[in-house]
Formats: sequence, C-alpha cells, structure tokens
Amino acid sequence: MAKPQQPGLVVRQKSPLNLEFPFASLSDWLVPSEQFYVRSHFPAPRLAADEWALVVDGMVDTPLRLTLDQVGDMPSVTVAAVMECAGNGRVFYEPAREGLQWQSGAVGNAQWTGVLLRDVLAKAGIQDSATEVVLVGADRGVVDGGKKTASPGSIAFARSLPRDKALSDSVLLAYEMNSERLSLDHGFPLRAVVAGWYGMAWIKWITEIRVVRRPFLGYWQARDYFRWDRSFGEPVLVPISEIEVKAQIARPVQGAKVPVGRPYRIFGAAWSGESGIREVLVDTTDGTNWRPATLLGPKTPYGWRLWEFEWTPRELGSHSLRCRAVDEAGRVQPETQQPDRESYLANWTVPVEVSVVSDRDDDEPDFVI
Ligand SMILES: Nc1nc2c(c(=O)[nH]1)N[C@H]1C(S)=C(S)[C@@H](COP(=O)(O)O)O[C@H]1N2
Ligand SMILES: [Mo]
Repeated sequence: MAKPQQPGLVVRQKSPLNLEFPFASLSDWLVPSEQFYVRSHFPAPRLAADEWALVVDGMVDTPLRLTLDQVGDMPSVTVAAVMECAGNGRVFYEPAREGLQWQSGAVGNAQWTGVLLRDVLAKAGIQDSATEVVLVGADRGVVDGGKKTASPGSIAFARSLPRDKALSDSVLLAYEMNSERLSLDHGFPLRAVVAGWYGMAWIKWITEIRVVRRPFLGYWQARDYFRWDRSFGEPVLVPISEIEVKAQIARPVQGAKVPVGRPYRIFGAAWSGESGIREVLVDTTDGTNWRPATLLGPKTPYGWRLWEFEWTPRELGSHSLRCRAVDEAGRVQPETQQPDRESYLANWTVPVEVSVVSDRDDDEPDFVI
C-alpha cells in the first residue's frame, strides 16, 4: 500500500523560524534533517566557518580559543539521540497555554557527530570548584522580562549543565546531523547535543563555554523552561532537564476512517530521557484493555523506539486509540495532564479518535499500511 505523502514542515512562526515535523509522516527511525523540527528564539546568526571560534573560559586552568579545524581534529563520536522541545504537545493543555502551539511534531530522532564536551573541558582543565558549565549561543535579542522585572535587554540564548552531566558521555558538541554538515537552522557550525534532555539545553550556534562555580540564573534557566518541584516540601523552581517518558501515535491520524474487519497497523514512536523503553501499551476501546505493542528497529541508549500494533476493528463507529510507554526505570507515561509543568512536558496520553467504517465507506485507503 502507498505510504502517506511526506508533507512539508508546518510553519509555527516565520521569524524567528519555528517549524514543526508533521508527526503523521513518521516513517524512518532517523528523521531526515530537512523534515526535522526547528525551534529558534531569535533569527539564526550567520556564522562564517573560518571566522568562528569557540571560547572556553571561567573556572578552567587554561582558557581556550578553538577554531573549527581544531575541533574537527579531535576524536569524533556519533550518537543517535531523540531531541524533543519541552513545549512539544503544548496545544493539548487545557486551558490553553501561551507559547507556540506545538502539536506532536516538535520532536525527532537523529544521528549526531562531533566531539565530547568532556574532551574539550579536559583540554582546558576544569577546576575542582566548578559546579556548572554554561553553553552560550551566538544568537541574541531582547526578551520581555514579564510583570515583575524589567527586560534584561539584549541577551544571548544560554543554558547551563550540571558538572556531572557536562562530563558524561552523553553531551557532544556536534558539527554533523545525519552524516551531513549542520544546517544553518540547526546550529551551524557547532551545537550542543545533550542526549536524554529536552531541546532547550541543546545550544545551537555555540561560541562560548563558561565554567562557573555558582548556579547559572540566565533567562532561559530561571525565567523560562522551569518546572515546580514539590519534593522538598515547599515548592521550588527547578530548571527543566531530563525528557519525560512518552509514546505518540503517528498513524492513524485524528479523524481517520479505518475499515472494519481488516488488520490495521497502528504505528508510532516512544522515548524517555536517560532510560530505554521497556514497553509500549495500546488500548483501542476505553482505556481498560492495554495490550503490548511490538517494539521495532534499533535499540540504542538515547534513540527513540518505533513501535507497531496490529488492530482488527470488529465494530463500526467511533473509537479512541491510546498508547502509553513505560521506561526501563519503571516510569509510566501518565494518562492525564500533570500539574506544576507550566506549559511544558506535555507527556500524557492524547487519544486519537477514529471512525471504523464498512469497506464501502472507506475513502482513505492511503492510511492503511
Ligand atoms: N542558540 C540557540 N540554541 C537553541 C535554541 C535557540 O533559540 N538558540 N533553541 C533551543 C530549543 S528550545 C530547542 S527545542 C532546540 C531546537 O533545535 P532545532 O532547531 O535544531 O530542532 O534548540 C535549542 N537550542
Ligand atoms: Mo524547545
């Protein structure tokens, strides 16, 4: 049967450029770079490869200024990792939340090639008193400081990583995506890959690495991209970090017509931050009969898993299809919206409503695979 068409990216904002991957067109384990979502807070800075340099400073023994060739001469590593915007699925919040109204496609799995951040830090000699590593992008602009604070003026996009994450083998400074040079919109010439963490930590157009002793409180660390944590008693703000466990249905799409009495392939992807996926469960009735889907494709530490579930509907009429992932740490995808997450981390199950029709009514055979 025919594959669904590969429609283009969905434009969520023209300037700065924000594009969504149409999740219904998911087919391969790696999302092609031209189809990968783009999330930018400011217009992309055009950096000339021969003028670009990466400065490493702060709590280091030897501050560095590395050219792109010098980065390229270091040992390279390649990691497959899913990147998800913390705002993915925001459109499903009730009541509606402010911000870009992402559906299910601010996520993708790609192969990233570059150098380990820890190798760069080792060259500079990170001091014992350093607790965080701040990654700074070359893009900058004015942000609205909100009701209580004045705008800080023009500031660069920056986030910090705790020392242990920065020194782990899951953080890269990447110059290639899916075996090709990084494109402008994905961060040319160098971007961070923070496998297991939400996208806001994956700094694009990186030009500075600043090693610091005290927690970094930049705009995107302290005024945006945080959640409330109540495990300390009084609620405290914690910067968003690890990706929550989640499975999404790519097909069928909302409102699809599915022919009765024939096997139909429900298909999607599942991922979780620092853990693998243990299982994906699917329910085709009313949330009471969860059955395991088949996990497909490569299993890697940070890539997503594709999955499928064969469903032969027996009854005509409307059906809600649900999926739910459990990760290897035992974390279960919630079935309902969670509190304390502002407009982020929308990982609860979103049912796909379809109608089962008799063969004669089926006018959308393209969705049957
Ligand atoms: N310098 C810089 N890095 C950035 C951003 C940005 O606006 N500027 N956006 C972040 C966010 S919120 C996400 S989700 C990812 C998106 O990366 P992509 O555009 O390559 O998909 O980049 C992150 N890195
Ligand atoms: Mo994001």
